[in-house]
Amino acid sequence: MAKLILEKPKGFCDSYERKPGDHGTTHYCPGCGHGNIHKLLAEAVEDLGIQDRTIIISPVGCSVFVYYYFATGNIQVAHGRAPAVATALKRANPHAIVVSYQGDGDLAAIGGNNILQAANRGEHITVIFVNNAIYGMTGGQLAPTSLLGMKTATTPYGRDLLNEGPPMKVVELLSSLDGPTYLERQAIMGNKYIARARKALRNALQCQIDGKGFSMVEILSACPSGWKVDPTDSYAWMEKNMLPHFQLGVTKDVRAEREPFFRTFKTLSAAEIVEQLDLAVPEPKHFPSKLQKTGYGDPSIKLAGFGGQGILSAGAMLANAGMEQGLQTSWIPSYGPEMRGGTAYCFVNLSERPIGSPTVSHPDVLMAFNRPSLEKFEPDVKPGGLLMYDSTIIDVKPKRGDIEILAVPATQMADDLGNTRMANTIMVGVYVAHTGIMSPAAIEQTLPLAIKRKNLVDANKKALRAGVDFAATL
Ligand SMILES: Cc1ncc(C[n+]2csc(CCOP(=O)(O)OP(=O)(O)O)c2C)c(N)n1
Ligand code: SF4
Ligand SMILES: [Mg+2]
Repeated sequence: MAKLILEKPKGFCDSYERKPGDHGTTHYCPGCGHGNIHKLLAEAVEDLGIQDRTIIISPVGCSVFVYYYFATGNIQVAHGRAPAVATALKRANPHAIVVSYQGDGDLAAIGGNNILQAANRGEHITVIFVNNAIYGMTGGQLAPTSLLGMKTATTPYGRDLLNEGPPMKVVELLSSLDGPTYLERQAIMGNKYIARARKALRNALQCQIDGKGFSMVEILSACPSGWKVDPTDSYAWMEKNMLPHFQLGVTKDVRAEREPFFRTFKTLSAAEIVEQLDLAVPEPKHFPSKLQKTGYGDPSIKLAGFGGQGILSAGAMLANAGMEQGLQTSWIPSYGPEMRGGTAYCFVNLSERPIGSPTVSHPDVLMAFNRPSLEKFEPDVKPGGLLMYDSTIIDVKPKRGDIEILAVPATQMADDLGNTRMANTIMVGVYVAHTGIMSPAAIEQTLPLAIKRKNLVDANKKALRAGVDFAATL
């Protein structure tokens, strides 16, 4: 008996909360085939009972927002790289049902080699290849599957056999490989065709569920906007232009011949990973620093202030000197805002061990050169850490009671030396001398690397010494 379905398939979210604005509709153009294909996938996910273990990979293309809609695992990847990511996901999670959802630009152009290699390896993934014969998202450029004579943004006189070659037949191409198990092409072009596409999609997913290997369904799909065709005419356009070139049907099906294979997976402990990857490193020698007493022998430092205060240079002074002393170092500047005179900051790590991440969200040491930086980043300093601030410029006092606080009148001291812009070097001098983290001589020696104007190097050496002298008074 016919079943009347009035509800959204469970594979979809009830409401598309991840989508900004209207949570009830998709972002696709009227007549776009992606919506229908999503529906077929959501229904299959529900009916096959795989919702809890399905991961859908959204590509770059109009379906980049697949994750707005599906109540499954989702991941968005770089252009064309879905088969590589799908491979990793499936191998690391053999129980997962991994679906790589890709357009023709994504799969057949920039990702051409990715799909070829994944299919050739016979990865146990399912690919939904949405062939609308055009780059929909970027405004209708030629895709590898665009048709001969087809006018696109990049072939205004039509695709020419001699210039662009014939449209690529992807399922036929992959069928020549030994790796794939199930390959079929269908179309979204009215109920009769949709029913066939529905079946093909389920076969492809079942192939993965059964552990039979690589499956892919190429689905011919309408892009009325890219084709500049009225949505109501798009099925007729497909029938006339696409079907003669892209024959529908199964191009390869060796499911019956393939033995089921389910990869086993061993979870390694942290110690086993270190051993297997040969990551073991000697215990760090601690710096002879005051910070060491608080347990921060390998400081992560955040320097923050206005653009123009030499924040990035101060960070570079520490990083250059750290390298000179044979330490592992990292320095990451924030380029954008300081150009506009906004807040500038940079992160520096100094360590005797390899540095895992160069970013610093909770610094051991904060050097705040203006009030907004102090107010914004003071709460982030690790308990027991160090906060240094320019007390000439900052007219409020830090509030934390669980960190060491140094008020340094750096700008006043720099003014006294005749150049207000040397407050950064003074602060660095105070820091290295106060903590003993590294020798001020190392900073002095490497100053020419951080100070771009050579005529200012000597003046900055004086500023460094002023900072060192100030530290001695603390
Ligand atoms: C590395 C990179 N190159 C190029 C682009 C620009 N770009 C975005 S989508 C797209 C093509 C999408 O076409 P298709 O895969 O056919 O998807 P459709 O929009 O047609 O569904 C391109 C070239 C990009 N985002 N990233
Ligand atoms: S541009 Fe084409 S593929 Fe993209 S949403 Fe619109 S109709 Fe769909
Ligand atoms: Mg496309």
